[in-house]
Amino acid sequence: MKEKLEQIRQTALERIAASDALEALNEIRVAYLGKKGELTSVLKGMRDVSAQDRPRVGQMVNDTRAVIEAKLEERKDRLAKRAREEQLKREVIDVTLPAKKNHVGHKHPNMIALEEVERIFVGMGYEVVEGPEVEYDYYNFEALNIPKGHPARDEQDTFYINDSILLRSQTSPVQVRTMENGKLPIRMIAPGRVFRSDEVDATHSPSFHQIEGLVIDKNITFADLKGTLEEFARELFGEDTRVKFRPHHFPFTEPSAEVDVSCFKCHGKGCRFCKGSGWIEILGCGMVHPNVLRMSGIDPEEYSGFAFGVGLERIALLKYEIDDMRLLYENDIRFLKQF
Ligand code: 2U9
Repeated sequence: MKEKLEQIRQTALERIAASDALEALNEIRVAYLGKKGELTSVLKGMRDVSAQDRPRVGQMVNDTRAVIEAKLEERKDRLAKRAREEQLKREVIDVTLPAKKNHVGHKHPNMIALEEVERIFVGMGYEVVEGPEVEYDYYNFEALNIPKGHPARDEQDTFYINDSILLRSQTSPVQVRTMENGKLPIRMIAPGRVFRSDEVDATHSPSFHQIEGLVIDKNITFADLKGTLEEFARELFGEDTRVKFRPHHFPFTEPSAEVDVSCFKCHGKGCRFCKGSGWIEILGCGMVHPNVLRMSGIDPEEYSGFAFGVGLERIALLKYEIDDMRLLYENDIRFLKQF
C-alpha cells in the first residue's frame, strides 16, 4: 500500500510539473482526486487493510492527497501568473507615442462676423430679436409698403409656399411683428437666414443671412441714422474709417440711402480690393416710411424711426478678404480653421 501511494504521488507530481495549461491541471485533478480517481480507489481498498494499520494508512492517503492538492494549486498559480505576464507583454502601451489629435469644432466666419455686429449694437442698447423663416406674404411684403404687383414679389425673386406663405426674402418681417406688439420705443436688430431665388455664383446664393436694424422713438432724425451707422462702421472696420451716404430707393424707407465705407485696405487711395474707387458698399438704410409705421399701428405724426440692412456674408467676405461666397457654404475644415 505504501509503495502504491508513493508511486501515485510520484507520477502525479511529475504530470503536474510537466503540465503547461490550466485545462491539463484540471484533468490531472480529476484523474487522481476525482470520484473515480486513483487516490479515491486506494481509499476504497481500505476495507482490506487490518484495523490496526487503518489509521496509519488513512493518514498516508490524506498526506498524499494534501501534497497533490498543494502542488496543483502551486502550479495553477504559476501558470496563471505566466498567462498574465504574456498578456501584459502583448498589450504593452507605448506612452511616448504622440496622442491622437482631437479635431474640435470651429466658429464659422459668418458666426464670428455676426457676434461682432451684435456686440456693437448691444453696446448701443439694441435688443437682438429673431423670427420665423417661413412667413406670411403680409409681413414680408404688404406691411413693408411692397404692394401686390411690385417686382420684388415676382416668383423669380421669391420662394412661395402658397399664395400667402413664403420663405422670407428679408428679416424685416421680424421688425413688423415687433412694431405690432405695440411696445415703444424700439431699438432692435434682427439677424437671420433669408431666401431669394438666385443662381449660385461668387456673390449670390439662394439662402444667405441679413442683419437688419430698427429704431423707433419720438424725434428720431436722419442725423441719428448717420451717427449710428458711422459709429458702427468705425467699430467694425477701424477708427479712421470714413462713411459716405448715397441717395437710393427702398419701398419701406423714405428717404433711403446706400452706405459706402472708405476702403480699409488702401484707405481710399484705390486698390484691387475696392476696384480702384477707394470706397466699399456695405449697407442700405433710410427713415422708416410713414405707410410702414401706420400699417403696424404707429402714428407717424408722433413717432419716427430709421432702419438699415446688411448682408452678413458680405461683412464676413470683406473682413476676412474672402473673394468667393461659395467658400462660406462648403464647410471645408481646412478653410474654416483659418479664421
Ligand atoms: C421695417 C422698416 C424698414 C430694412 C432695410 C435695407 C435698407 C437694405 C439690404 C442690404 C443688403 C438687403 O442683404 S441685403 O441685400 N437691405 O438695404 N434694409 S433699409 O428696412 C426696414 C426694415 C423693417 C419695419
